[in-house]
Amino acid sequence: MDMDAFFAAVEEQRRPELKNKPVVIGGSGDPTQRGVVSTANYEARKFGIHSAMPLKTAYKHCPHAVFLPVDMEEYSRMSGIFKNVLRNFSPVMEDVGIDEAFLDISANEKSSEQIAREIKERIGTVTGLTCSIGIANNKLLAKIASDMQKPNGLTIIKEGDIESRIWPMPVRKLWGVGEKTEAYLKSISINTIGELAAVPLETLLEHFGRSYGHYLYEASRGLDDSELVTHWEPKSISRETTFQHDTDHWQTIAKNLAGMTRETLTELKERGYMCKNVTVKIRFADFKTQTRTKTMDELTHNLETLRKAAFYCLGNFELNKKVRLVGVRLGGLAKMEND
Ligand code: TTP
Ligand code: MG
Repeated sequence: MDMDAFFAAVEEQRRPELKNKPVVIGGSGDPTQRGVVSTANYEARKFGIHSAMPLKTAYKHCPHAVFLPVDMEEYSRMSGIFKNVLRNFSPVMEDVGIDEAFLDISANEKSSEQIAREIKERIGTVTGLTCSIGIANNKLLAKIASDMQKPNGLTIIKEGDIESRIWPMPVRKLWGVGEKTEAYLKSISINTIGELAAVPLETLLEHFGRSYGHYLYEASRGLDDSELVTHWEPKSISRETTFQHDTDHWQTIAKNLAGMTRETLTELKERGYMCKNVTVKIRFADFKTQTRTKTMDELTHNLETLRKAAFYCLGNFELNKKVRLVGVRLGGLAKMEND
């Protein structure tokens, strides 16, 4: 499952006046400033605008587009919401990125197509957003399928479809085939996945080495036995708050920081970890963002120690501008010993 024009769709959803207009999300939202396009809605894509393009170039392509800043907090919040929807359909989920996940629904009795329809409907109800779903018997093909009928697509790839639907695609559509591999394959007249599938294994091993050579051989046949990665060790535990109104009121900032420190600690303990360092992040009204870190002498999960560390960090900021956001992160996590 992959959300459609995700950042732009979230913005359109909360600002109905953007409907049917080209919308570009990137940087601070000012196309005269440096920065790149994070994403553009489908309307703006008609003008040739795409992710990673400099904002200035995007502006040249379509000066009348609406340019908006990246509001990562809101997109992460939405991401959490639709991922909860997915988990309700199956607990076996691989969280791939902010707008993308694999779901293993093989244990579910309903047909895959029926489940996909229900997921789309449920995500639509709780977020107001559309997504595209690909169904196949492995991750490689499901990912390709999810991209085949965007936006709001639902595509099923069966074993018998590989020759007719996958082989005509450019090699670049295969996960793991980047610019370099594509350029090399082109130089030996291989452009499509089908042409790649016709290359003898020995040739691939010779050119790409054992591991990648085997991968290309299998992938070009639609074969992939990789498992869903369902569990990540957390690298850090964090919370952040964006104030309703930018503030320079120390007590407000301090109170939020104390509250979030308590929350992160609760999560830390629930997950059975201790931490080695605390980082406080401040984003000022002008979006300039700074962090301060305090490393403790030893691993801890003591509230007083963490609170002191967080306030030590806070004291190291020069709070001479209004503050937009404050965040706290517990890092250097280690599993607690069972005694
Ligand atoms: P994508 O799923 O690649 O793109 P998308 O959801 O905007 O559009 P599509 O309908 O084609 O799936 O990426 C998800 C989000 O990640 C996207 O909305 C913005 C962000 N992103 C970046 O910030 N920079 C990038 O270069 C890309 C590709 C995405
Ligand atoms: Mg997407």
